[in-house]
Amino acid sequence: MTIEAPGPGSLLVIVPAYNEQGAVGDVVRELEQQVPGVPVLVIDDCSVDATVEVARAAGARILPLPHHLGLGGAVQAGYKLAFELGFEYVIRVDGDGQHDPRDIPRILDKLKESGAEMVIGARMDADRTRRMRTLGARFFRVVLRPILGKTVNDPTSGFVGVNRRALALFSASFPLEYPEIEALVVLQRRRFRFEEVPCHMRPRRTGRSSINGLKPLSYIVHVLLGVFVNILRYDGRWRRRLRLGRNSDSSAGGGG
Ligand SMILES: Nc1nc2c(ncn2[C@@H]2O[C@H](COP(=O)(O)OP(=O)(O)O)[C@@H](O)[C@H]2O)c(=O)[nH]1
Ligand SMILES: [Mg+2]
Repeated sequence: MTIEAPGPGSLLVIVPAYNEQGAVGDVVRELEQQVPGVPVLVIDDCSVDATVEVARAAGARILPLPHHLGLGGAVQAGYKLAFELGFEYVIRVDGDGQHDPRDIPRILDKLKESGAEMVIGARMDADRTRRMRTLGARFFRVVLRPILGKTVNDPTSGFVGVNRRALALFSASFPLEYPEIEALVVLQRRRFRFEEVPCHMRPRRTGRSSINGLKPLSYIVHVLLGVFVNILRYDGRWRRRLRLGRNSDSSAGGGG
């Protein structure tokens, strides 16, 4: 796989994909049409269908994972590679055709003009078709409000742009399974900022969402646990730092 050395303001589009042979080809071709010249990296998570062949034939570069890592691991692998190659911005686009690449320039502009570490392409209310999903998003909006200190309209969106500061952070630490909401908490704990840009989401082209059946419930429990573990981890670290600070103050005082 070769990707040209990126220049200033460079953007990489990453597409995590797991068994998306029915949609990923059109996704890659549409990206090439709408944001010509922007390299597209499909991260294949050991698909058992023809995802890799279809994506490659459409013109994407492929990062084939040697083991199935799940969505968070695949996105982190993409972030890490982008960071090491020197890209300044990365926008994640799903491999199922739900994200409209015509929204990419607005997400990129917002990253540049706001300086926020993350910009979320947020689903408009009119696009919400699945009830469980809408309820889940509403639930997390309420839970996240006091944690993030501001409302996030679409915390489960995978249409996400990040800058290099976020790439540095996420290359080192990124949630494994359902990463979107936890990633927001990780950002917030570092006092990084996020913004949202309203985007229209389309229905998935083929196949089925990985969050189906009873999975929305396990998603909620799983993500809630992840959110609180992240809070405890960072708050614990701060408390330790404060304690250490106080101890060294008192030992300095004791010596004087
Ligand atoms: N790498 C990787 N990608 C996945 C996995 N599950 C889903 N995806 C990809 O993540 C994106 C979003 O998945 P999707 O099932 O559409 O989730 P939804 O849009 O939140 O319902 C798509 O591009 C999928 O191909 C996985 O286990 N590994
Ligand atoms: Mg989807």
